[in-house]
Amino acid sequence: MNEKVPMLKATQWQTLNDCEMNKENFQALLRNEIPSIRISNFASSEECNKLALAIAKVGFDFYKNVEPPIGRIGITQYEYIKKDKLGYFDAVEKAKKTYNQVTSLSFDPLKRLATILRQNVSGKVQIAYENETYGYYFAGLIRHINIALLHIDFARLDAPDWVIGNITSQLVWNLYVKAPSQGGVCKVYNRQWQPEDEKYKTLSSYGYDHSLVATSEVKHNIPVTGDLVIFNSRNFHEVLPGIGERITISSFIGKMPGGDLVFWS
Ligand SMILES: O=C(O)CCC(=O)C(=O)O
Ligand SMILES: [Fe+2]
Repeated sequence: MNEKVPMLKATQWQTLNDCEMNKENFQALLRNEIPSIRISNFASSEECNKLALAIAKVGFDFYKNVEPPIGRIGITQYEYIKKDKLGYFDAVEKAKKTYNQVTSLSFDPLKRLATILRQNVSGKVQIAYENETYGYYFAGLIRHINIALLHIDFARLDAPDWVIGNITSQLVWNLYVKAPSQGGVCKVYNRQWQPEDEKYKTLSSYGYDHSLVATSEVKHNIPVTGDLVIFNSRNFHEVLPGIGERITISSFIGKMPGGDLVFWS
């Protein structure tokens, strides 16, 4: 009868506090030994105001078939898993243009983060590249999230036939351009996705059942305007409702088998 599901070795995080960016912490985050890294005041309030104004000018699109609704500017590889790859790479140029349009009125968060990462890792840090036919990925998704269901982001699952499907670990960074006045916490659980977790996936959405994380340690990442938070996106995570607008800019950071870091959205 009951097939045995292998037990996951649950290793406690070293701390539940916010960790700063340094070489040791970055490697610890890749290994899921700490819950997140926070770069406080990554952007000034003036820079964030300018970004928010530029974002309002461009306006959000909403994902099809995602409930509760999430607004976004830019494209995601996730939306193209079941469509052809060409669709994603065809849309990269336009998405980049819009990203540049927004960031040229303030500053480029992806560039600033890449510079910081280069000081903290030995390998290369660059935007992910598929091949000569498809070219570069897009990185720098702008989102308006009120609630995000319990989920993970892991290219080994979401992109098996793409270059990013080769990553050995995956992080995500979020710059809080506009934090809600209350709530909007991103809860990250000390529970990394395993193939057998797919049976906990909710049928009608991208969410997973909460029983998966019922006994897991949890880190509350509080959105603060101007702060940038990086966490391991293979860990189950969710965004709780808040009061007021919540606008972020983000991308994934994958570690390739050779150790180089790649960005994509
Ligand atoms: O907005 C956030 O705090 C996190 C959203 C999320 O699910 C992600 O960046 O992977
Ligand atoms: Fe996520």
